[in-house]
Amino acid sequence: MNDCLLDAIFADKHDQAHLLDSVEPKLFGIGSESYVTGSYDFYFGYAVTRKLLLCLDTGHFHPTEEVADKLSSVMNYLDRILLHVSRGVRWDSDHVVTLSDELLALAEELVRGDYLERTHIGLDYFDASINRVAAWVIGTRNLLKALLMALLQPVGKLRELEAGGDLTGRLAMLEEVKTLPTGAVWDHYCLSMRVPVGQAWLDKVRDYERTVLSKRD
Ligand SMILES: [Mn+2]
Repeated sequence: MNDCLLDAIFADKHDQAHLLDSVEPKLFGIGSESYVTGSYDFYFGYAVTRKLLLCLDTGHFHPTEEVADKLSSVMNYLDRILLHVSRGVRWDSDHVVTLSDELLALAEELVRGDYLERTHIGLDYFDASINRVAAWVIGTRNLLKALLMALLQPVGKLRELEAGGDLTGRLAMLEEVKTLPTGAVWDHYCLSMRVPVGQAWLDKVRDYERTVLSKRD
């Protein structure tokens, strides 16, 4: 690819200790929106050839296409990736992250593939129908919960069962882990981080809303 304007944009090199450049694709179809800068196919190739980070936005794909499914492939060709974790709503994106099967699958892939050290995670939502601070807290806590749930799973044992061909045992264990007492570990984690346990954080947000936000124009 010659004379690409993107190359001019990325011509200035920055210290990677302070800035990591990434490119973020979006579902593309001719006429899909007034303007889609780059498709997944385009930016994947661009990121690999220019040694940039590929940013995968969980709200930028077809509703049946999940970012979790892509990690084990793209990580073969990219040193690092950026995830923009948001919640897609049909063709819209950037809603507050909920603790969904999709989010858990993403966390599980990061843990099981040992990709955490090579992954940067960004959260950003602009759902204007709810309190902004609460949106931030809910989404952030949900991502942390998903990572905790994935980290608590007996990955080594699952791998052992799979390598030994015991797929029955693997399925049995995968189902058992779904009802392990993750909540108690989460509460302990919040306590150890000196942040509110359970929904106690909401009182603080409401207080902030009442004493600070309400005074703004
Ligand atoms: Mn994004």
